[in-house]
Amino acid sequence: MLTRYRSIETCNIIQIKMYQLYGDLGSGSCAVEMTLAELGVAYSFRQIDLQSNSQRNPEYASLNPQRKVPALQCADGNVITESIAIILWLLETHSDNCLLPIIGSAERSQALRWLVFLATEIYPMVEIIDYPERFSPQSTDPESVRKTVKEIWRQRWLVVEQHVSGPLLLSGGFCVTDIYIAVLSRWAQQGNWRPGNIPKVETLSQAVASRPRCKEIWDRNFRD
Ligand SMILES: N[C@@H](CCC(=O)N[C@@H](CS)C(=O)NCC(=O)O)C(=O)O
Repeated sequence: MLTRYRSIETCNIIQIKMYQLYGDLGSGSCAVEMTLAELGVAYSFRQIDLQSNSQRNPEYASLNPQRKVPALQCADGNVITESIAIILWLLETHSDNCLLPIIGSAERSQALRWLVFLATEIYPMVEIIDYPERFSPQSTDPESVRKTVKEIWRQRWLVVEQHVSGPLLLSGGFCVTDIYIAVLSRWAQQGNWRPGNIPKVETLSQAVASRPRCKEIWDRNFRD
């Protein structure tokens, strides 16, 4: 099964380009950082402190008008936003698909399926959970918005859980979707809920966290 993947050692790793990654600890930039690390690609990290709303500073907003992290600036000045676009672009630029099953395989379709599910059905919910007032401008009760969305968040994680082969998403081995699942699963203060409800996601996350190229980044970003 593993022969369907190209190992990282056989990939054509290019280290000459330098990227600037804009992000914050514990945010989606962590998934990009771990992808860069797995690919062996050099980058520098520029912190945009979300606690103090630095993402809204005009200087950063000129890079990402959506005023969110992550953003990746390439050596030629090109700026890429949207975590999935950044990750897929890095893979096709640097790895010759090392971190995804081969093109056309059923396993690749599943890797892409869950990557996009996470990006479109789960990631956007964290904005509502973190900033419920944005979504209830006339409401006096943003907390009820947060509560409702947290419940939907949990239901969607249960769907992911059902599709994790264990110990990783795919039975064929590690892929970039594992990184994405691990990072997003840390959000929304679900630490008490996760072990009893999404144990496969927990095991997967620990597998990602302990990968030699990811460990230092994970430990810097997350406490659990
Ligand atoms: N669709 C974007 C979502 C990015 C996003 O929501 N980032 C969060 C941090 S994980 C953020 O910057 N939040 C700050 C805000 O919404 O003001 C992506 O995938 O990159």
